[in-house]
Amino acid sequence: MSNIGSYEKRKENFSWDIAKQVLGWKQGEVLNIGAMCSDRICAQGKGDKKALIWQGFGGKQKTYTFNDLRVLSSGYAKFLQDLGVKPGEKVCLFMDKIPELYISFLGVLKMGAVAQPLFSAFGDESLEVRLFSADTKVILTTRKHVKKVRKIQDRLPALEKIVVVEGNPNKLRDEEIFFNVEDAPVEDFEVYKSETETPSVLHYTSGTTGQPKGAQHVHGSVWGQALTTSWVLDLKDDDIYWCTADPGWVTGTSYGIIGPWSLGVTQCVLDSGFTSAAWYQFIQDNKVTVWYSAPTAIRSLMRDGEELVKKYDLSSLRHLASVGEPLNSEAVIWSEKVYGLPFLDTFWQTETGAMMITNFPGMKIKPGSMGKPFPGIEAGILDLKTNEPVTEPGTVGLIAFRPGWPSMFREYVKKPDIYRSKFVGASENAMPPELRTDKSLWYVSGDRASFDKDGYYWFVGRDDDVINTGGHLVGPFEIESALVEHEAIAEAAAIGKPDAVNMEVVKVFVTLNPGYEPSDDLELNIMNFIRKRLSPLAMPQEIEYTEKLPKTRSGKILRRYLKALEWGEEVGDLSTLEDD
Ligand code: 6R9
Repeated sequence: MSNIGSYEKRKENFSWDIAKQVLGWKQGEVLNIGAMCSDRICAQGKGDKKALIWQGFGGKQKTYTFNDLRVLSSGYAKFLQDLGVKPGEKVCLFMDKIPELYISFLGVLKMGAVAQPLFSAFGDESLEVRLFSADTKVILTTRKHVKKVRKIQDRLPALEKIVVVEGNPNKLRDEEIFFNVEDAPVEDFEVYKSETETPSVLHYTSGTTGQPKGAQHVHGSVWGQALTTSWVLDLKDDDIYWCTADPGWVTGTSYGIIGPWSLGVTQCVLDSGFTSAAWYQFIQDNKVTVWYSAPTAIRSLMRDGEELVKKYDLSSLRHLASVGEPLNSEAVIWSEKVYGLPFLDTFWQTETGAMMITNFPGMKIKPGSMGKPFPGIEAGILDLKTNEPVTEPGTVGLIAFRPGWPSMFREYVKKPDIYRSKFVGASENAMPPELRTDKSLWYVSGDRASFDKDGYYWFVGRDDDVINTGGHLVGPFEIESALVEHEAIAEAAAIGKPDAVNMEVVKVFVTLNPGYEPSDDLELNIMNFIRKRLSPLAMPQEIEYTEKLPKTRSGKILRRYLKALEWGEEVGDLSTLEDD
């Protein structure tokens, strides 16, 4: 189903069941995302349609039909079953954006296990924290990345199998299994009969305190993902869609796998480093029609200018959307000027599983605004002091949503108290099922915004210390914990520092242990230490040495103070800052 009318009309007649109509879903069919993205599309007669057009480094290309997705994902499903993986167990996918990643994702879901995609750029420490927290049973990785798994496997008691699915099978260790799915397609696989509440995908996201939290999603999320894909990304049967996100990030699964494929739409993946020229070439070569990207990429494209755009034929493009960070009005105006199309902003989170505040075709666009709550989503702005919903347009408060949308996360793995704390109005002992359905509660996002008199939402900033660098959330705690493991460092604080392209980059303040002096070598050494342990994104772009870090009375580092100084903002009365 395509555009059915105005925002108001859609809101008026809204029911999540419309997603079922959009998918042609009939009562009694198995609700399994893996099968819905492959077997079901083939059953609709689209087996020979292209599902994935993939391009890697050096222009290497591969194409897969929906039938290929079906038999190859079943190949992974059967292999995992034979390996002894049980429904509900976690299978980590740790690879570059190669076809194996997308296809094994469907395979894991088809046999009822939980898919846990992680960025291949993660270093061993980032990987360890997430695998340990999830009790991950099996990791699917590649020859290129297996080394990082080797480093930490002894510290992961739940990890039973390490499977290498791509690369040279030689020189693997005895306990490592090599599996090439191309040699083992499966025609008939009995798909696991998952239901709405069956766990599906596990994504880790960073907070201010503590290690990253695992946000657990369920198969029933597909209604939200499919409907937003249809209405907001406006995907239609003959589109060629490109989502630039890595499936290690929720955008790369909700809208880089589940949304488009559940609708049987062809999508492209480019697995090579970013250059504006390479991106334009990719759009031209594949005649991309719908493009979903992020502000950091858009700013990089802007920096490379309009002349470059003119060298390519981008006339296939008909719709552009963005997520991950504030999309400044300049970027919207620029894209309209050079591509003839504005990027439409969408706001959502790992926890929400699907878009929450959106701009979509047929709606009036206000450049710089995130748009309006998607039909079926009840959003509000909560007063910063009282937590009551504000009524006055322009009042800045916390973005909040009434629980109950289909793709909402169901828990933070092993962290029920933190999960509960995300719901304003929840009683002390409230459990996840009621938190999910109780319409008197508000789920609070951790972001600040206001709405205007027309109901459009305007982003203000995060309400916590999480660093958003290039659309990726990095937890200051993770960086600080890793920094103090460095022999030279006594104490550390990490904050986001303004950056023209990435919005923020990591800056750290450190105090040194006796016997160490600041030097260029030390600086490089600390940067590399973090890059290798955590990821290139978490690597500090600036290190400031200090004698002492500002602290609260209870001894917690006052990141907000450091951040205010860095951003040239009012530091405020320090005595009023809470000991949080
Ligand atoms: C999908 C995703 C969520 C956080 C979110 C907010 C920021 C996302 C935004 C935006 C301004 C937008 N964010 N979309 N900020 N305008 N359109 O990004 O998930 O990685 O969990 O990040 O990203 O701060 O709370 P996730």
